[in-house]
Amino acid sequence: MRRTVLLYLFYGSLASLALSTALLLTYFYQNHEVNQLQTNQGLAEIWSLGKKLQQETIYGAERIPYPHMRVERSREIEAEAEEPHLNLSHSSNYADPELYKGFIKYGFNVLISKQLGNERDLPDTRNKMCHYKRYPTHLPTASVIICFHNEEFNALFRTVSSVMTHTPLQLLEEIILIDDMSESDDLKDKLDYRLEIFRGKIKLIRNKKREGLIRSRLIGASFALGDVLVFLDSHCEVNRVWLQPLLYAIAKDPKMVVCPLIDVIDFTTLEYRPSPVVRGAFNWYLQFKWDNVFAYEMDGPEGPTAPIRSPAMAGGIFAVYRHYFKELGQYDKDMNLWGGENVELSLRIWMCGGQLYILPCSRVGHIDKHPKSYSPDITQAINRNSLRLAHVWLDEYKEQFFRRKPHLKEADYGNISERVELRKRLGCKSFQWYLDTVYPELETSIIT
Ligand code: UD2
Ligand code: MN
Repeated sequence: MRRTVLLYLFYGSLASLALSTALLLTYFYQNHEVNQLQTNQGLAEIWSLGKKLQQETIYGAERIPYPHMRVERSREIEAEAEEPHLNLSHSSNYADPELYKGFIKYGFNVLISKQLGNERDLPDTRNKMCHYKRYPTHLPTASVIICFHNEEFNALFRTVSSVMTHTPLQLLEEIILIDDMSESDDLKDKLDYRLEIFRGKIKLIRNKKREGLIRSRLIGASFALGDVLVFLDSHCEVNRVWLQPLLYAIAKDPKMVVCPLIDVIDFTTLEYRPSPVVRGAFNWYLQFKWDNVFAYEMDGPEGPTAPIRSPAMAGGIFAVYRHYFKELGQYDKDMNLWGGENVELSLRIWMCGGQLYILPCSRVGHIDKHPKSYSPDITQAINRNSLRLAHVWLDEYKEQFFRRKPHLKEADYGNISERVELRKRLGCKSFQWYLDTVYPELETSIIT
């Protein structure tokens, strides 16, 4: 048995390696095709309760490309495997050209995604102690906000269906989908049609030009009616009892922002795997990373199910009280495209009187897409967004960022006066306070 597993792992790794190399080569040839985007201006469509409404949009006009590589995530700690994994790798035909095209376009195995279809059973990755936790039936309601740009149809649909399946309907005010100017045909009429089965719970907003994920989420939030905003990426699958822990934590403290533990959906096999208990952090390049959790955090009576204090959030999956999000200044709407908004929001939460925790009893799977290289537009956006956050939030420590990225010292980052004003208005603490109180480990990597 052990030998079979080892052989499986060995051949599995070989196949993944070969696939990754082939993809990388293909990527360099096809990158420009994937990058083709349209930028129309005009109306955004709002689809609600089965009918389409039309509404004017006023959001930006620049061309927004797709991010071509994700910020590095290190998951250095071994996952404590509690449940058998879903093994799907055998069903892939690696010679299929559709598979390659799919990887280039979507960053994961579209053949398996098609096979999985609308929904599947997931392994319950929670620690057994979570099964004994009880939550009040009356909790705040949630608006789930999902923005997408050219997402693979089945992955998007599974995201929505998993929410419908694993959420008590009285807690779900609505699911708000924001189509960030996707070009794929199946994300138009076919999506409208297929979503009819969830009639009454879905709002679909279509941007008439590419806004990027930050402004798209702001658009989504502006339509939300639920007490709590819950953001999800468009290639997630929520697991059992995922929402109640998040809502309960916010009900107890409205200034608490909470994230589920993000399980990994493997981009090659779409296997759903449990993640270890980790916390979110970042480095002086202002890149997000996962970090170890201190053993003492799990020493209490709740053990590995205890909420984990997190210096930063990954960005895609979190819940926040709607009024608190507004009071806190939502997002910096002048941040472009992709990247940096998660670290900015994390600092703002901690420095301005809120708290950020990861709740290990809430599990949401996310496809960590195949890493690609950054396009120049994305690099530019990440630099600009990071500069905005450094200038508003890092105080004298912004020098640490510039020591790592000296070429950005003179780079343009637009007007930040509104965000500086926000920081003053909220009476936020200093970055030194954040280092002393929330994330002292960052200071140890200081360059003098
Ligand atoms: C992570 C976050 C992501 C975001 C990003 C930094 C998780 C699981 N994901 O990267 O939410 O915080 O870091 O910015 O923590 N999208 C648009 N318009 C665009 C680009 C993207 O709607 O112009 C959508 C995209 O379809 C997806 C979501 O935004 O649903 C996040 O994008 P991603 O999945 O490429 O980001 P990811 O997971 O690499
Ligand atoms: Mn994602």
